[in-house]
Amino acid sequence: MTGQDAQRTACVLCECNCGITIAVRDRTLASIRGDKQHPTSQGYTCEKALRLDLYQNGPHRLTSPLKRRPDGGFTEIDWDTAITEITDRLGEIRARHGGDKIFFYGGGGQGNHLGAANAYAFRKALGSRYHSNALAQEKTGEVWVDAQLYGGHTKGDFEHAEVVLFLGKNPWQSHSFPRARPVLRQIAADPNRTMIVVDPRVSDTAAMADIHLQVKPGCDAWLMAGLVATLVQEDLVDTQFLAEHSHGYPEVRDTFATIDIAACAATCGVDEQLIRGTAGRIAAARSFASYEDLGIQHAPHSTLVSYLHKLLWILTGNFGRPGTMYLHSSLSPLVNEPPPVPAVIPRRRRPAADAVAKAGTRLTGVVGAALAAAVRSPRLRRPVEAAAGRVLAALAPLAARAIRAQLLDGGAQRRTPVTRARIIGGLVPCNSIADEILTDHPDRFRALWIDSANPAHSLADSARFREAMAAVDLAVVVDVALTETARHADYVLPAASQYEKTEATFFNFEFPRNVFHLRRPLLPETPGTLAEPEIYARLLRRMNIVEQTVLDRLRTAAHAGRNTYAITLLTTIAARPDLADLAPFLLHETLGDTLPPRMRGAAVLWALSQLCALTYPTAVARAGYHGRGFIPGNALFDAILADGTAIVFTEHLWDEVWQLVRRADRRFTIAVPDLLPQVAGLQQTRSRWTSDDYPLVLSAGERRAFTANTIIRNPDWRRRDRHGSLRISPQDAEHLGLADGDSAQLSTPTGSTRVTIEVSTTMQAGHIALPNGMGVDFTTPGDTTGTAPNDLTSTTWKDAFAGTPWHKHIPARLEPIRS
Ligand SMILES: Nc1nc2c(c(=O)[nH]1)N[C@H]1C(S)=C(S)[C@@H](COP(=O)(O)OP(=O)(O)OC[C@H]3O[C@@H](n4cnc5c(=O)[nH]c(N)nc54)[C@H](O)[C@@H]3O)O[C@H]1N2
Ligand SMILES: Nc1nc2c(c(=O)[nH]1)N[C@H]1C(S)=C(S)[C@@H](COP(=O)(O)OP(=O)(O)OC[C@H]3O[C@@H](n4cnc5c(=O)[nH]c(N)nc54)[C@H](O)[C@@H]3O)O[C@H]1N2
Ligand code: SF4
Ligand SMILES: [Mo]
Repeated sequence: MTGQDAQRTACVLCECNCGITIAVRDRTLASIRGDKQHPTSQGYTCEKALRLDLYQNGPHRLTSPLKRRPDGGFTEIDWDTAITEITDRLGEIRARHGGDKIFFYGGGGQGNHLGAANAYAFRKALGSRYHSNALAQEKTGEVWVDAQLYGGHTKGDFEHAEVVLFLGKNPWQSHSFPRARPVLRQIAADPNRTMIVVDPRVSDTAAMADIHLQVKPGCDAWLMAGLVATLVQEDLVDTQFLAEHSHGYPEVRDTFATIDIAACAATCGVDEQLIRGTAGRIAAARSFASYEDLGIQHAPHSTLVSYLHKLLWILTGNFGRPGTMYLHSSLSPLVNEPPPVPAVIPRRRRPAADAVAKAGTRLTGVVGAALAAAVRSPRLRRPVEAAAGRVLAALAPLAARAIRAQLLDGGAQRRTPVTRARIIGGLVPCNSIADEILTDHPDRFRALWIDSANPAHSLADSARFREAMAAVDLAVVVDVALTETARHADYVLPAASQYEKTEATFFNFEFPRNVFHLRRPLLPETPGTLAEPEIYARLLRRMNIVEQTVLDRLRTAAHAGRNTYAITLLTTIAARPDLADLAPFLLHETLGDTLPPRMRGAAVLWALSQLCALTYPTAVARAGYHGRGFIPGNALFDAILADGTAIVFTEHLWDEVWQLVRRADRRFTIAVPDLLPQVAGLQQTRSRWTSDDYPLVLSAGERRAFTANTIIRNPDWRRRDRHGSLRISPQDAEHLGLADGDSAQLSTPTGSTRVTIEVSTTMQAGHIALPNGMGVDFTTPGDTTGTAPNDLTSTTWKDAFAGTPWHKHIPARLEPIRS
């Protein structure tokens, strides 16, 4: 295979989305290589990407909509029947119980997000109000802490940092930043740089580290409190940074001044001198960057640990310089958050433009952006301002409420209807979903819509989630495969794969240059499948929600040119504010008409490009998209469409990072009243959940060399560790009389299953680990390989604050199977 017929795309197995080139031969992804022109991955891939054909092709692929029969089996039906029956049944549920009883889950995974735009319009058309996705079982605690501190998402510049910290994070296997392995190797090889890893086991990354803090599982709160207390008590704090850039240090100082570091050390199992020395190393560093992930986010006290983690880099002044932490621009925020205050809008117009931009993000992320962009163009200002005024009048009270909720408490005032769980970033906590259904409460969810996710496998307590699916009046799943979730649905809608449609993710967290990658379809859709934007468009068309005259007018305008289109869209929505929520659908149906065939799903990116150009005008201009009014947004959109690889959409200067702090005075708010008392009370806080019955701590879901959630179902993909063995320390193995390759019965209060043992010196006594992504079948239902981790977990073990699960901390018992 020559390189000439290779096409540019990206790997979809983890959120890094490394650029790759693929040569397609007879619908096979025949030859896969790293794309050297990709601006962030620069040719890098890991070994997992090379056999992506096992995702694209195989007996797992669905080729027809399916409808459940009363006997539990499925009947193939055609698309028109599926669309008609589903909209009718949703209409009945809405009429009887209200649209807010229709719950949406998913919409993204590791590689596909564009469908979520039309799904949003569909949700709104139904009157649905609650949704969630995998972020609400890992990142919402961190999202809440971020909202308290500075109101945005932070990441680290690991490539240039002198000292790096990985907290419950194993980037050698799980990546999460570009070119993770070469960057880790460079740090490890440089005697002047220091890698610190906090992990109970000797992970691949811990094995490379200069300092490994081998914490007891679940005891990170004490370790992190000890580190922060050392900074405070040994005068290692960057007081000048805090004075210039933050509020609230006195409260923080007073809390940590009384923390007993020796007692913290005893609880977390890390030597006190090592804690003090590590804090000293961080404080002495010219630059420091850190990453927290599932090791703490799936463990007890996770929201508190996120806070302590962030204090570590804030108190040492490691923000906003090369090699430190940063906030970043985004083409579209992943969770509901107000955009940063657009700095360059003339002061006189700032409040109005601000309110529109914020309301726009809140409502659609689309309309407000275009309006506010238009307000900045002298030529368009008058007519658009008149139209915008009417929209504003309708949006202002809503926007004000949204902004207040977001800024004051990260939106956490919203609660779920039945269990009153905190909704963070707009997402219902995953561990609460089944509880919101399995009840006779009148406000329980009555329908489940699931897209690009496998929650009957990925959420805590799979059996309970299956029960919830059975309890709702209607469950619909959109997927490429008949997954563990799909087989419990009433209808299954087969999606075109991520290489058969135009797609993108919004996991772009780089600074100072941020990138966006729109992938193009590499091969025609598998017959019988549809791309998600088209699926949602068909549902919305059937609901007959927008008059043909409106669509015709917009379509004509789209063919006349982008500016004409912009004005027509704005005036249409000004006259009909009820259409604002449907903007993604309008764009798909009308602007989509002017795009290359099979790129229609990208239409919504025009509005996001406009929003981006408005929000970060200087950085977008520096990236090469300048001009007035709609011009830079149009140019950015064209560039996204034109290039097969990722493009740089913002180029910031490091100083500008402060403009991304979502506070009027651009200062961090570091005293968090909900969490400081928890720090002060740590010595009285429970640190052990094991018992005589369940004496071991099970981490259910470790990232290994060949795991990728449940995206690849074919077990032949895994070259090693095919069955996903249970790793156990030599001490525990000896005590239980277990050896490599033995079978054992693993039990937790939720479930019991047979596992294969791997004795590993990487594990500490008392801690055992299973990989993620196992326990899925491939050709025959029930013929699974390995253990499904959530047969063993519980929805009740969760963070008290954010409701995120303790997948890494499950009390468990292991018994040899003698045969
Ligand atoms: N190969 C591979 N890569 C992936 C994925 C995949 O499925 N496979 N999935 C992607 C996704 S969705 C995510 S969210 C990321 C997750 O990426 P990571 O968070 O890095 O993945 P894990 O291996 O689940 O957990 C990291 C570490 O936490 C440690 N740990 C367990 N208990 C504790 C504890 O109590 N305290 C501390 N400090 N550490 C603990 C584990 O030993 C493990 O080494 O990976 C992404 N990348
Ligand atoms: N016990 C335990 N549970 C965990 C974890 C753990 O460590 N331990 N990790 C958690 C984490 S961090 C995450 S992110 C979640 C991940 O769990 P989920 O969010 O449920 O995601 P995936 O397993 O990645 O499932 C992705 C689904 O998308 C489907 N898919 C692939 N391509 C397409 C497409 O183009 N269109 C459509 N419609 N569908 C497609 C796949 O077939 C698959 O069913 O799991 C969580 N669950
Ligand atoms: S699995 Fe992740 S790190 Fe590996 S090639 Fe794919 S996107 Fe890159
Ligand atoms: Mo994840």
